[in-house]
Amino acid sequence: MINWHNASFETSCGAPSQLFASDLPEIAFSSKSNVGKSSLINKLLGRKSLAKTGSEPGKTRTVNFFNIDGQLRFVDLPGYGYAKVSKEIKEKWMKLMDAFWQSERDLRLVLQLIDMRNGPSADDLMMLDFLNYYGYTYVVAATKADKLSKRQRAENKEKLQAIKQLSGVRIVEFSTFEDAGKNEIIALIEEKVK
Ligand SMILES: Nc1nc2c(ncn2[C@@H]2O[C@H](COP(=O)(O)OP(=O)(O)OP(=O)(O)O)[C@@H](O)[C@H]2O)c(=O)[nH]1
Ligand SMILES: [Mg+2]
Repeated sequence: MINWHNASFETSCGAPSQLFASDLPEIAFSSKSNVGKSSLINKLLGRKSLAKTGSEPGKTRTVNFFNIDGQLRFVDLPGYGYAKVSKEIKEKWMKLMDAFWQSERDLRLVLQLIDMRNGPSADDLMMLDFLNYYGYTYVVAATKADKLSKRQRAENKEKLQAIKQLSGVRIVEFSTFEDAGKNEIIALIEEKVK
């Protein structure tokens, strides 16, 4: 049994050399900037601001590790596709992300977030191609579901599921204001970490 209340921030890595070997099962959170990775982590852990969130894209700028009950780690990644930073900073983030994905890790599941209102961006499609190509186990959390009507939710979920890259991939509707998606994701993680 995982005690989900026993979670703490462990460390931030801002450069590839700071990434340490993964000695616990990991769950990584990936998406474009501002789609809700840090908010999803807080929601899963029942915490207000363990992971720092922001109304502006580009809030998370380092790879942040959270230890959960000594049994697994959540990895909060910086968002991609954020235009408003300098070329140097973008390159620095790219190198950091490459180093993360290339390092040998006990990565059990990737939570790939997509804004449910807009569907996948070109960057999202590239990310999905990457996950598929390298055979990562991932599920999609379709976030900000609260901003859509029930009907739009059903329609947008169907559209997402119809995308070639997402054929057969599990899509979970998620909102920080609801518990349904949270419980589904917790169950998926428990299954993978077991
Ligand atoms: N309405 C609504 N807003 C959300 C939801 N999830 C996140 N947000 C808001 O979206 C904004 C971005 O959330 P973050 O969790 O910081 O997003 P992020 O993906 O970590 O962003 P970066 O760190 O920049 O990559 C914040 O203003 C959140 O409050 C949701 O489910 N519903
Ligand atoms: Mg963040």
